[in-house]
Amino acid sequence: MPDHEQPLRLAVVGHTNTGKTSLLRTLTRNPSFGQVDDSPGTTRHVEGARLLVDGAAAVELYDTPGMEDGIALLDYLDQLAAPGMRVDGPERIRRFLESPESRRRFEQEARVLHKLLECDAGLYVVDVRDPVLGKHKDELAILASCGHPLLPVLNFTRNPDQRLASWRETLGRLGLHAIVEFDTIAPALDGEAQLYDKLALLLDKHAASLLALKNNVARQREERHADALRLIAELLVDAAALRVSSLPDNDALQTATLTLRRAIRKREAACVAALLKRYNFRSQDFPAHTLPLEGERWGMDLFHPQALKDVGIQVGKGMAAGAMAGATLDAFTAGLSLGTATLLGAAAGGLWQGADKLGKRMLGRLKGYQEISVDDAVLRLLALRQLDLTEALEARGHAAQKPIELDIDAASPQSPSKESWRSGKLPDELLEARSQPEWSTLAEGYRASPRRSDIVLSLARKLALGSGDIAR
Ligand SMILES: Nc1nc2c(ncn2[C@@H]2O[C@H](COP(=O)(O)OP(=O)(O)OP(=O)(O)O)[C@@H](O)[C@H]2O)c(=O)[nH]1
Ligand SMILES: [Mg+2]
Repeated sequence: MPDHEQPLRLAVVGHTNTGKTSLLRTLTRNPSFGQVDDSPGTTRHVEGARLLVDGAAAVELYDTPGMEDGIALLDYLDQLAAPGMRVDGPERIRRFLESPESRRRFEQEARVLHKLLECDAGLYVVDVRDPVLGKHKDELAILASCGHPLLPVLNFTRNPDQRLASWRETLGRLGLHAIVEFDTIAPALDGEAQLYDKLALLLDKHAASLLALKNNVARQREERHADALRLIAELLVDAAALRVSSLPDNDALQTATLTLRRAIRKREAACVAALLKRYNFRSQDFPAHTLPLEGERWGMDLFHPQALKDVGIQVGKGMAAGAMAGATLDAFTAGLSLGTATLLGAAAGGLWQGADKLGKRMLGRLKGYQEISVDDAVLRLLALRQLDLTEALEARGHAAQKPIELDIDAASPQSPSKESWRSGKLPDELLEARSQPEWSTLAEGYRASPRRSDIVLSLARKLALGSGDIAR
């Protein structure tokens, strides 16, 4: 956008309670913009927000109060018209704005019209569940007389009771043929692109900056998606690599299992929080993850064998039930323990070079410690849940008020990628992470390494939604 160019100014107008403020929330990805409520007359004043491209404002959006009484206002405008004098639409509105009633009975409407006159165009938000009534036609006639392009934005389009056809017909009769469907709670993935394309047709002077905005929205979407997959890959590597050591008796293993579970749950919660933040949602948008996960609500418990089965994950024979559920005796420890006796014999025989050389972990093994790590099934569930959450966040408008609920039971249809996480071979990246305890940021001995970063990136690629076999 050239420096001298002013941002495009859009007034968001319409009947009261149609979702104007909601539209601003969704377009700005800001769930705290303004006030949204089920009752009409929520927005009382004009409030603005900006859409930026490369740090500069491309569009200024203005939320306005709802129009309530279009019929009475049109009557009043007719009264104001001096007999025998012809004035055009914008002039008529200007005269109204100078009249005393614009500060009294029609104060709300005056704020709307004042803003629309100042702006380049208006987005006329329609609740398509409403029958088309006289009040709508009159308010539209008044708004259209401001002399600026109006783009109708049809909201609540996902609702079964919608009256799309009659709204399209009414709008067409008023000369409004460019129309966009945009559900502010669950917008189509290309909803914003459609909106900016249609606006560019109506406002060719601003076509270049609208195109820049559209491309920017698409780029941001891709970047968010890539970041989300990286966050999930980080979680999986942290979980796969984590080992907790324990003495090989039952009580100690049980305590170690609790430690492991707690660490993994906390790590999953951190991933959820990071995803919510990356998509500009708040923790109350997904309250399930802040509740205690143990005990009765085993539907959300990562380590409950039933929770895994419900999602359709096969719980292998190796997965211990009961006290050690979700934890698995580390294969590396088990393999080494065969040689433990020999090594101990060597140490006693004076061949032992000291603990440092073999490291503390090895010393632990020599003393008969064992190590546990999370079961494969738990890694699968972690991946599936976070992929599902990402999908839900991508489909959610920032006006949505209902909390997110994940639907990942065995019966729900899944993308090939998710199906593969459920039952395919685990990716090699995770098998490698299992043998690198220092790759877990949860471990005391965590060390960043280029190999770990590569593994995270290639795992993130395998997580890409919609792609197939993860074991490739
Ligand atoms: N299901 C669904 N509900 C929506 C949608 N858009 C808005 N709502 C709800 O509709 C109600 C009104 O939304 P607002 O955004 O406050 O409407 P408004 O036009 O700004 O209302 P006023 O400021 O009072 O004129 C709220 O309860 C929203 O949550 C939508 O696309 N789908
Ligand atoms: Mg409002």
